[in-house]
Amino acid sequence: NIKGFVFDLDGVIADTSIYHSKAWHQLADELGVKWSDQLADDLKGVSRMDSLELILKTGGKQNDYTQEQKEAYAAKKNTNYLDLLKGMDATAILPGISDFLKDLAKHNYKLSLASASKNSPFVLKQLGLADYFEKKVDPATLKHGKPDPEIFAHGAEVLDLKPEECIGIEDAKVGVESINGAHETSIGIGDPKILHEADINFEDTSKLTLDNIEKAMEV
Ligand code: B16
Ligand code: MG
Repeated sequence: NIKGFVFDLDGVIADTSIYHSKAWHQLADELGVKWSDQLADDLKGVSRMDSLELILKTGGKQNDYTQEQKEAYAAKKNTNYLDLLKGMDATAILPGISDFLKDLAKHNYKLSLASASKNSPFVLKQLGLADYFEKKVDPATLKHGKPDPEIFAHGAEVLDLKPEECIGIEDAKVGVESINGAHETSIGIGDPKILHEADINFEDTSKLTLDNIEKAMEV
């Protein structure tokens, strides 16, 4: 019996994953690390410092910088990212998400946010969706990032629900793994080849409706 939904932010609620990618791509160019679609996918849902480490590792440069230099690069990426977000408003909400959230609220489902992003309060405010997500996991409190189940487990806890009573929604492979590890029902948004571990898959957010979820859960 599903009572709550635990949402990822970037790539599920809003189109911000393209801006994360753009900002990392810029930094990878500066560091002389070859950018690829694979790398872009692998970075989805991964925390800021872990993302930088993954980029450096991809270029075989993981030992070339001090912790201080790494923090400066991560801060630079974030400044670029926030620049790209300037002027972002409700038009950045992905198709169908506004109606889906309204429908969930109408049916008294509890909602929480399980985003790895430290910018999520700012992003939700810009989108005008902060009121839906009073309950959220603070990524600064986490010991482990996605794919560890911790973030989605907390997403159920902040709602006072059991994991089995929650559906988690993700666009990242590591995010789907986190939901599954937390023993919630997983919905993957995006390429089913990449998100094949999800219990339910929708190619994009416009398919994300209570009707479609109910249909998918009956089979
Ligand atoms: P920040 P999500 C994740 O958010 C993004 O997918 C990922 O690209 C980003 O590096 C991470 O948040 C950290 O974000 O640098 O803003 O703290 O998909 O978990 O909502
Ligand atoms: Mg995401």
